[in-house]
This record gives sequence, structure tokens and C-alpha cells, in this order.
Amino acid sequence: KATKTQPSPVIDKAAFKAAVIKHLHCTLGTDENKANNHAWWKATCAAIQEQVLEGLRKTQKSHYLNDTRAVHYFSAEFLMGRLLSNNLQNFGLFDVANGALKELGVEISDILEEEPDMALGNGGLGRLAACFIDSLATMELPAIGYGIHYEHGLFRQEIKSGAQIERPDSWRHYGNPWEICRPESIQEVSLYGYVETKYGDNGRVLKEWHPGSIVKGVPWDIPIVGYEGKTVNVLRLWQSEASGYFNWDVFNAGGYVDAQRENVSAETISKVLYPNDETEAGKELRLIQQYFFCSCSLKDIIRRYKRAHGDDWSRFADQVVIQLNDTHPAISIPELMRILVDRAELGWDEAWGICTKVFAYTNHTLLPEALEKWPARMIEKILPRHLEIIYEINHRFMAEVDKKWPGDNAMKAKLSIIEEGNEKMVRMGHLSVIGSFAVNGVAEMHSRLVKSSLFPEFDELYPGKLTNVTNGITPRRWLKACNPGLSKLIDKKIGEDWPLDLDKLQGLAKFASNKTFQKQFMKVKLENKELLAEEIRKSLDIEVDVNAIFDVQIKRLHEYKRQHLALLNIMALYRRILENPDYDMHPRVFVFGAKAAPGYKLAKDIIYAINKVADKINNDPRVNNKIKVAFLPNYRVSLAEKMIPAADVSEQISTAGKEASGTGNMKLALNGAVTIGTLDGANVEIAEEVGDDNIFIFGLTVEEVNELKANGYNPHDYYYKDPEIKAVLDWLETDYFTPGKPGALVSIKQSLLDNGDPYMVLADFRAYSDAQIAVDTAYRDKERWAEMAIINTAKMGKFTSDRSIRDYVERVWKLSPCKIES
Ligand code: 26Q
Repeated sequence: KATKTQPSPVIDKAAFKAAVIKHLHCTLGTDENKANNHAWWKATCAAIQEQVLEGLRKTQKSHYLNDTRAVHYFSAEFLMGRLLSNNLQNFGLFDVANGALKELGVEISDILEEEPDMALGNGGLGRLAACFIDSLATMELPAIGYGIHYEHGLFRQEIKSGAQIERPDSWRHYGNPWEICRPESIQEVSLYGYVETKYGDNGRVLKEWHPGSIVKGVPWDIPIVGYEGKTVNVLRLWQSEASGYFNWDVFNAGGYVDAQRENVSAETISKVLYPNDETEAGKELRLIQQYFFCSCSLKDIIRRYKRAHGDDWSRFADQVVIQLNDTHPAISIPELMRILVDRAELGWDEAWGICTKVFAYTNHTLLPEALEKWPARMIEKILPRHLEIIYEINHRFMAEVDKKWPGDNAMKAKLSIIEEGNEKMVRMGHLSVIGSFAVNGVAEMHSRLVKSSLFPEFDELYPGKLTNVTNGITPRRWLKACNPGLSKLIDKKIGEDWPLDLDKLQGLAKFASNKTFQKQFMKVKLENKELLAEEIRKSLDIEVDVNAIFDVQIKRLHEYKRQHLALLNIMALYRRILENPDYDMHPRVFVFGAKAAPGYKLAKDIIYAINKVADKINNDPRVNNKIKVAFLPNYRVSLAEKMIPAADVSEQISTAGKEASGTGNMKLALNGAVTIGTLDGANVEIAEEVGDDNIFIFGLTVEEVNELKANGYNPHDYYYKDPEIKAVLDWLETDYFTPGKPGALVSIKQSLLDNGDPYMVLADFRAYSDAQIAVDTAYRDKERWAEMAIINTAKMGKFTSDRSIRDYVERVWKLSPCKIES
């Protein structure tokens, strides 16, 4: 393990101040008198970037000289958030910069707010990639992140009259101080066209792809600074550009002009991130995006490999491991086969041997609608040679299946990469399992379900290939940087080495029942709640009581995550108060943050309903401030950093079996929030760590969900049996929350009754509502609650992303750290 000290600053306050002023003058062409916060922010970034680039150069040199094996993390999304505070922390320069800026009359908190989030991801999967590259750099592991340089990240959410409006996100509009363009490493990517079959000497069949168009991939590097600043790895993001080069061969292909008309323009490819978290869109541009960044990245890797090893492919799999973040980069598998077979002219078996030692695949979902499938016809049009290769992979795989299950055609149909039917589809999950040497789920329970229900036959066919790596989060961002109050308290109590060895937090457990420490811990929580209260006031003009329970649900909006279950409970509480003004409850503030996919009607209706119910409750004097509801718009990494430290209660209430892992659950518990949740995803492991007394588990288990489904779940039973459920659902049909617009919220009731309540909201309602009463009771015992909160922080050691990376390194990647020579 790394040394256990705070990073020691590489430069002092005077030097930092001088660097900021130099950049104000020489980089930004302004001066101390004219500079606004934006200019100060940029100058500060430039000052720290000097250190970053120094570290980057040393790292790249060390990796090159040591000819290190490296992991290449392929991900369509990297949800980085802001980088300034992180980079300062990791160089141990936060206090230095704070002091320097103070002397210049600038508040560091103000300039940190100037940085736009790098929101190049939808949610959990993208943020996981960001936490992983932080841990990789911190643990001094040779690693590169590869992805797409989207011009527009995830849309900015505005709320107009309660409804979500999407606005473009232009994160680079005024320049990004971190990224470095590398025109010397531009790659070309082929698309469309046709395949010519030729016969070489010795009768070998040669395939030549004559592309219809070629686009350029321009790499932008974002340096990734490890804690203590020793290793600086890179995140390489590809931007598409027109190449000006056109393959005229294509005119030999019939029907070309027709096909050409539908072609996307080169610049469009990296224009915008698809916002469809957890649903398969099947859009041509999305497939082109995936192929574009995979092809650029593979060529980049091969160029680097050849520089050291020439044309000797025998060591490729020793030097290169590629982790596929879900199936989004799965087209890499046939692309590497194409390069090896068609370009390097390796035999199929040799090429396949290399491929299946290079790729590993992480599955993030069991939801059928999220499993990627592409029409074979679409692949054929865009990547004609790749479709042939996929068929060849499948042909050989079918022979394997026949060996294991002779004559079993049903089994072949089930396992085939190709789904037959009206329209032939390519199953990217099957391709990924077959083309990888390791496949992992993201939490114990999820991985068990991957084995038992998603890919049981693959588990039989390839024993040991399917495994688990429980997700994690970087404690540098999600405690040290976002919660300075708690971090300093922890430093004082148990020392400063926990950011690199999160199990050290265990040391807090023995103070959990210590009254003085409880007071200190809850004082920090209160201060964080005051900051969030201020944010809520500024953003929504809602006054909240900081002595209320801050109950936080932050995640993408999806039926399976069941924000509407929380909403029904809020309505039930409201109704109880209206029926009994003395209804006994501790004041509570329900805080939400969630974006809905723009085309996901019901998800948007739920956002609208939360806002409409909020309007009514927040302004109803009969509620007497016992309940407030605050939906904070535009949930994103930088907002999460303000919400998480202020949370008392963490809502993790997905239908059991649907949330692969969850990572927000870990961030909230780490910051001393107590979870109310189902036995789903990583909640199960959080419960194991904190113990049953320090978490509120409720609701159906996976087994019970399946049993209820099998026996014919009927939500109407709950509607008629439970008068409160009936009253609350009927309420949605009136115009009580939407004056003059009766029925505006009815789609939620319809989905829960007429549409069969696919996520069993009604089945879990009573258990949830009772668990919330238990939370209320527990909170009123101040000492007991403080103890629970402290235990939650103390027991989160397992969920550092350093542990996840350690698991990947040992079980999958087989990497060694590389010391950086100074
Ligand atoms: C698919 C097709 C077209 C366009 C977009 C997409 C798409 C994009 C993003 C599909 C899925 C995603 C993201 C999925 C995701 O974030 N999954 C979450 O991954 C986390 C990290 O493992 C888990 O903790 C969550 O449980 C899981 O939901």
C-alpha cells in the first residue's frame, strides 16, 4: 500500500501566487484589477496545470522506459465533474492555493464554482469510470481511459412550471483549461462501403473493406492526477472531424448514392451524448459513435505497442488489457479481429487467441430493455466487414455449443450472438461474453444474478469466466474534497491516512457512542445542512429547517428506482397531517435530484408530479413546516457534492433485483447518511458492513419479487385492501395538486394499476411507509442517531474504488504498479 501521509505541497504560497498572476497576465491577457472570477479560475487552473503536465511527462516516460503492461478502460462515458478542487487536493495544494488567492482578494469557493462540470456521462456507469481512473492513478497503475470527446455532455435540466426542459450543455464553450489536443496522434476511421473478397497465394481468402467514407479522430488528453500527485495518467477522448479524404472506390458498389444520402456527417459523430440511460435506442449514430471511439482507441494502442515491439504480435496480450465498460464498446472485439486477420494477416485462431486474452467485460444491468442489440442490417451497412466477422465468431461458437449440448438447437438459438426473428439482431452481451476472458457484475447480488439468470449457460460453458467486482467510489472526491468539515474531524480523530486506506475509518467506530464525538460529528452535519439549505433557498426560494431530517434521493429518474414510491409516501404523510393536525412526526425535508431521459414520458411525469406535490405541500400552512419537498434542478456531480454531505437519510428503494449496484448509496453512507433501502445491489453489502441496526431495510426480496410475479401480481389487491394507497392514488386523479388541470398526474396511477405496476411499488408501499416511521422514531433519539451515522461512515472502507481496482488487478488485469522517476 502507498505511504500514508497527506500529499506534501510541491510549491509554496508565494510561488503559487506568482504562477497565478503570471497566467493572469501571460495566458489570459488581463490583470488583477480587471480579472473576474472566471479569469481567476482559469489562471488558477493554469497554475496547477504546470504541475500536472510535469507529472504527466514523468509518468509517460516511466511507463515507456519500463514497457509496462497497462489497462485500457474503454467507456462511452466519463462523468468527471469538476477537476480544479480535485487536482489541488491531490497535489496537496488546496490550502496553499486558498491562502494565495486570499492574499489576492479572491475567495477560492467562488472560483471553484466557475468551473463547468464535465458531464460526459449519464449516471452511475459514467461516474464509476471517473472514480476508477482516479484510483488507477492514485495506485500508480499504468492505465488509459478511452472515450468520446462529446461537444455537448448530458443536457442541462431546467424546470418550467414543474416540468423538465432540456437545454444543451456546452461545457467547453469558454475553453477547457485541462485538455490538451494531440494532432500528432490523429487516427482515421472507416465507415460504410463494401467488402471485396480476394484470393492470395496459397489459396488464402483475403477480405478487403473498401470504405464509403473516412473520418478523422482527434485525441484530446485530460491528465488524471493521482492522490499525492505522483502518477498522472490520461483520459484520451476522441473528437470526430471530416477527413477531406474520400474513397472513390465506393462508386463501384451498387446503390451507393442512395446509402450515402443517409450518412451522418463526420462532425456529428462526437456532437452529443445520448441521454438514454438504461434503454437501448438502436440509433445508427449511436453505433457509429461506439465504433468511432473503439477504432481510434485500438489503433492508438496498436501504434504504441508497435513502437516497442514492431510486428511481433506474440506479446500483445501481455502488454494490453482492455476493459469494456458495458457492451457500449463491444464492437472493439470484431474490430481487433479485423485488424489482426485482414491487416496483420494473422490466422483466425491466432487472432482469436489474442483477442480473448485482451478483452474483459463489465455488465451493469439485467434489465432486458437495456441489453444492447443492433439490427444486423444496420451493422452491415455501417461496418460490412465487421458483420462478416461477427458471423464467423458465431459460427465457431455454435460448434462449441454443439460439442457441449449435441443437437440441442434450442440451446443454439438461445446462446447465439444472432437473435433470429422478423429482423436479425446482434446481441452485444453475448458477443462480449464470448470475446472476453473475464466477465464481471458490479455487486455480489448482481453478479450472482448474472450467473443464475442472465448468462447461466455461459457460466456452464466457461467455468470461472463470470465473476464479481463490487463497485466503489473515490473517497478523495466523495469525502475529502466534498466534505472538508467531516474530513478535518476524521483527520483529528484517527489521522490523515484514510483517503488511501479507507478501512482506517473503522477507527471511528469506537467513538460512535462517545457523546463528545457525537456532538462534533452532528455539528459538522448541521453545518453541511445549513449550506444545502442556502442552496435550496437560492435555487428554489424554499425555506427549510436545518433541524428537520434531510432525506435525499439522488439518481437518474427511472421507474425501477421508484422515486414515485417516495412520492406516494410523501402524499400519505401529507394526508395524515391534514386528517390529524397533531400527527406526530419529526419535520422532514425531502430533497430530490434526478434527470429523466427526454423521451421517457412516465419519468418526466414523475418529475412533474414531485414538483406539483411540492408546490402544494410547501405552501400549505396546515402542514406547519413538518414536510418540505425540494426538487433541485439539474442534478449533476457538482450538485451531488453539495447534497451528499448534508444528507441524514439516503433513499435506495429500487425493486429488488433491478439496481445492479448503485454507487450513490455508498457516497451517502460514507458521509454519515443512514440508508432506507431494499435488499438490492450493493445495499446488501452496505447492510452487511454496517449491521442490521444501522440501516433500514424493507420490502420484498428478489425471491419474493419473483414469487409474487409467478403467482400473478395484481396491484389492484393492494389498492382495494389498503385505504391509504387507494386514497393517495385517487388523489392523483383530482386537480388538487394541479389546480384547473384534473388528470394531469393520472399517468402515474395508470402505470401502477392499469399497467400492472411493473416495479411493484404498491406491493412495497406499506413496508416502506412503516420503515419511514421507524426512521422518524430513530432520528428523535439524537444520540442513537448520531451513533448510527458515525457507524455508517466508519464501516464504508470496503467501498473505496481503490478496493474495486485492487480486485480488478488481482482477478482480471494482473497489473503491477509503476514507480514514477522524478
Ligand atoms: C444505451 C443505448 C443508447 C444510448 C444510451 C445507452 C445507455 C447509456 C448509459 C445505457 C446505459 C447507460 C448507463 C447505465 C448505468 O449507469 N448503469 C448503472 O451502472 C452503475 C455502475 O455500475 C450501477 O451502480 C447502477 O446500478 C447501474 O444502473
